[in-house]
Amino acid sequence: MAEKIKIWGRTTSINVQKALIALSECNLDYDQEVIGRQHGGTFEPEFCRLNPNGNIPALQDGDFILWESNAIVAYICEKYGSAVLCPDDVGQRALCNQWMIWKITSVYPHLRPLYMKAIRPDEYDGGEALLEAAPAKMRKSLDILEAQLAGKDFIMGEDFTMADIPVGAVLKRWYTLMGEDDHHPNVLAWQKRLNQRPSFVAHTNSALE
Ligand SMILES: N[C@@H](CCC(=O)N[C@@H](CS)C(=O)NCC(=O)O)C(=O)O
Repeated sequence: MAEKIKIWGRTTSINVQKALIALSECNLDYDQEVIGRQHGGTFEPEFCRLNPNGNIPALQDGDFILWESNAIVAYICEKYGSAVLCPDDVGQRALCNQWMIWKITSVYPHLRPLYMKAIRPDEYDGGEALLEAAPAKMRKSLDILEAQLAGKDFIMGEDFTMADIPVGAVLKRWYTLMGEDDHHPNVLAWQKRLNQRPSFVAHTNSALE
């Protein structure tokens, strides 16, 4: 029997959550080694041989090792998901990747200062200017997503795809932190749709830490 996929990382990490959502969307059984923060383990030599960055998540699928959460999401969805979750069409797949990268470049950097200041104030090292600018920058990114979601159930159209995983997980955190508002009704409706999916219910509801 083939070995189960293994994921390293605590479920409270947003980047681990993304990998776990992808595994759930593909109905895959997996083992999870809970490491990171209070659990330790990320700088153990055994783990650093898998991920020299010493951060989570990391994935092992047989002899294959992968780190960087969005690469892990894409790998799981492409290898084990449907042609809808990871579109067969090269252009559609590239658009999924565009939104997944956009989460890293244009959403998370603005959410992070707000998150750190609210949840881990002792660790916040970004300065006041970054913090003050963050809500407006987040709202600008939300405007872009609002326009994309007009007339659509999910980012790519009527179907849930891998593009919804990173963006959905990060915005779940935004709404948990900031509360719901009515500035971006399409985004909020989409977020509520995601929050009903078993994969999001299972992996995005842990307390913020
Ligand atoms: N770009 C990396 C970032 C990974 C990262 O920063 N992970 C955080 C958790 S979200 C981490 O390892 N933190 C240290 C810890 O939990 O001990 C990815 O997307 O996988």
